[in-house]
Formats: sequence, C-alpha cells, structure tokens
Amino acid sequence: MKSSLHISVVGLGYIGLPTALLLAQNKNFLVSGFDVSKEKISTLEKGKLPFDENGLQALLSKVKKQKNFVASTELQSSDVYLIAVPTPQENGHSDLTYVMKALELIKPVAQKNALIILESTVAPEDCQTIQKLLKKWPTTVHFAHCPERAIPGNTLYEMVNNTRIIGVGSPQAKKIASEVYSSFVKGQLKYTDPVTAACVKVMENTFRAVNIALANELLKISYDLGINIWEAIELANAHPRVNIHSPGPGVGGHCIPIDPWFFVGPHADAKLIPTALKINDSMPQFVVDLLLKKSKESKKPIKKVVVLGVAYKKDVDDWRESPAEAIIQNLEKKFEVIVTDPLVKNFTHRIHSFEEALKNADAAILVTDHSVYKKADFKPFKKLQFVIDTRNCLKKNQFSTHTVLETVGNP
Ligand code: SAJ
Repeated sequence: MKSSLHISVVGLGYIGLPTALLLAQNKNFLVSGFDVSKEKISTLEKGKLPFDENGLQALLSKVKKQKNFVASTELQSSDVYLIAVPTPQENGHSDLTYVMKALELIKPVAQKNALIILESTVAPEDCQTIQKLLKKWPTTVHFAHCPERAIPGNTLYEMVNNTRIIGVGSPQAKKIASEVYSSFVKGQLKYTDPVTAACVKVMENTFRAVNIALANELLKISYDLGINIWEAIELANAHPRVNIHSPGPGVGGHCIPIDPWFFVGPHADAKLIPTALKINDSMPQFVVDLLLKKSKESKKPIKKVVVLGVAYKKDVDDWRESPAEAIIQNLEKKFEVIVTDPLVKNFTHRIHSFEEALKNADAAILVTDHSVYKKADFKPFKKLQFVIDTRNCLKKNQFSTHTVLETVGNP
C-alpha cells in the first residue's frame, strides 16, 4: 500500500528547505513548508530561492511542477512535523528559543500519534527536556531526533548520500521516521535513542573544531621555528594514521564555532573543548597582527586594505560567524577597509567588485579561499605592496614583482 504522509517542515533555511524539497520528490507525500518570514515564502512562491545552494534551484523547479509542495506562514495539521530552526549558543549552552516556539505552534494542531522530528542541533540534555515536555501534551505524539549532517555547498549530495543517525523515542517513531528518511536517503539509516543521536552530532563538530585548533596552534609554533607549516602538515599527513587539518584565519559557519559549546556549559570538567574554541577564536587577531607588522615594515604608508572574501569558507555565499567580521573590525581601527567577495551579496559592508576593490589598494588580506582567487591576476594593481594569504591558496606567479605575497604559516 502506498503511504500518503503529510509532512510539515518548520523552518525553511539552509537545512529545512532542501529537506522539504527532497521529501516532495516523492509524489505520495504532501509537503508543507512553514516559515515565519513572509519575504521567504513570497520568494519561494515566485519559484526563486532565498539563498544559493548547489542544485537547489533545479530541485525547486522540478518539485513545483508536481504540485505537492506548498510554502506558507501558517502551520498545517500534519502526520509529521520536521523542525529545522536555528539553535544559537548562549554562555556555553544551547538556546532553545526557536525550537520551543516551533513546538508551541505544533501543539494546538498536532493529531494523535503524529511524529515530531527535530533536525536542529541541540545539546544531548535538551532531548531529555523536550521528551519530558511532549509527554505533558494533551495529545500523544512521538519524537525522533535526526540531526542534520549536510555541509553547505554540497548540501543536497550529503543529504542524500550521508549516513543518518536517527534517535527514536518509540517503535512508532522509528516506523514513521524510517518511511520519511528512506524516501530520499541513499546512505545508511542508523537508529539509536535521541540523547545519543544529539551527542553524536555535537561530537562530530567538536572533532572538527578541536582538530582545526590543533592546526592553528601548530601554525603559531611554526613562527617560533621559522618553518613552513603547510609543508610540515603535508609531510605529517603522509603517515597513515595522521590527518592534521588546515590552519586558517579562524573558524566560521553556523556549526563548528557553536555546537561544541553545547558540551561545555553543562559539563564543568570539559577543558580541551573550550581551549580549542578559544584558539580558533584567536586567529583573526593573529592574522591582523601579521598584517600590522608587515605594514610597519613597508616603505610606503599603507592606507587602503582590501579584504578578499568574507564568506566563512570557500565557494559559499554564507558569512555567518565568518572570521572576516572580526578581521575587518580590527583593521578599521588603522586603515580604510574595502571588502570584496564573488558570492556574498548582502554583508555588513558594501561588497565591491574585485577590480574596483583592488584599484589603488596598498595591501590585501585573503580571508576566504574562493576558487576564483586561485586564478586571479593581481598584476594590474600597481600600488599593491603586499598580500597576506591566510589560506595558502595564492601563488607568486599571480603577482608582479612589486607585490610581496606573504603566506600565513610560512615565515
Ligand atoms: N576550517 C578550517 N580548517 C579546516 C577545515 C575547516 O579552518 O581544516 C574552517 C572553514 O574555513 C570554516 C569552518 O572551519 O570557516 C567550518 O567549515 P567546515 O567545512 O569544516 O564545516 P561547516 O560548518 O560548513 O559544516 C559542518 C560539517 N560538520 C563536519 O564536517 C563534522 C557538516 O557536516 C555539518 O552538517 C555542519 O557543520 C552542521 O550543520 O553542523
């Protein structure tokens, strides 16, 4: 028998929208996308996306033709509610404001035996809190926690192909969740309880944060030793059990600088994790200090500095928690700062084109290693005295002899 689930996706952001569209590929599902933003809903109604993501526009156009996806600012009564709202960090704890708002909206419309799936990243303890809360509802509902695990820039591929960890609160939750996820996931579906599922998700991002911190600490050590850290890391990674991550100007995005804190607030014994997060947070200042040193050594005065890339990582238009913000704030104390990025559209500062930004610039700092920068020609910019590359992505042959290329980590 074909199932005809009605699924409401609460929160049409970077995770909710692609998930809703992947679900709506199944013609037997009716998918209602809910968001509080009228602007987002009207953009979607016009067949456009509120943000860019690889392959998402084509998927939206395909699903629109099938007529089983609707976007609205009103929440519909459904069989399944999939929550994908932000969970910021507040003093080392997860801030559940948006999750609680979503649950308040669901409560009056929830039918008996409906399934609530939480995809937002939360602290393990939060799953216990939420399950206790749901038990007090007048209607019996089931709960599953399936933390999102897709990487911005390759979201659709990872949503389809990654293994999913699904924490289920009851056999009924497992039955419905398996129907929902098996409709589009080609990777494995692994089941556990909700608290373990939350713990696994925070562990994954903590693994990454701690490893990036190690790379950043090694980069600082390389200055005392006078060695090229990039070469040293490449050589160390030739060992079969070593995988040192890449150092950089700091860690951005909505996950890695935030989620590991969810272990710190509730667990006073956590020492390594907060130290790692602080090392990562120290990197914007470290690269600004290098630029200041370089500008003092410079023969001609440095007045205009260009920031190349403000996105939190290469080839995405997302600048949430980007180290670029702290770098710009710091540089503005001394210099006129001009910002350029090939993908980011709305930022705290005006985004200039590459040529416009570098015209008459005295110096530049590359914050984001967008692919276009690897091929960019810096030779026409006659006043450019030096460029600080925080990602080891530029080559000397992109520059004229009058411009010095300084790669961070290669003193
Ligand atoms: N970065 C480094 N050095 C590295 C790797 C990354 O400095 O070696 C920086 C990046 O430049 C960026 C930040 O870290 O500023 C985070 O980038 P990322 O590519 O490591 O991760 P995100 O935030 O885009 O996505 C992560 C992913 N988690 C893991 O890889 C464990 C993704 O799978 C999760 O779904 C996502 O977090 C999330 O939503 O939690």
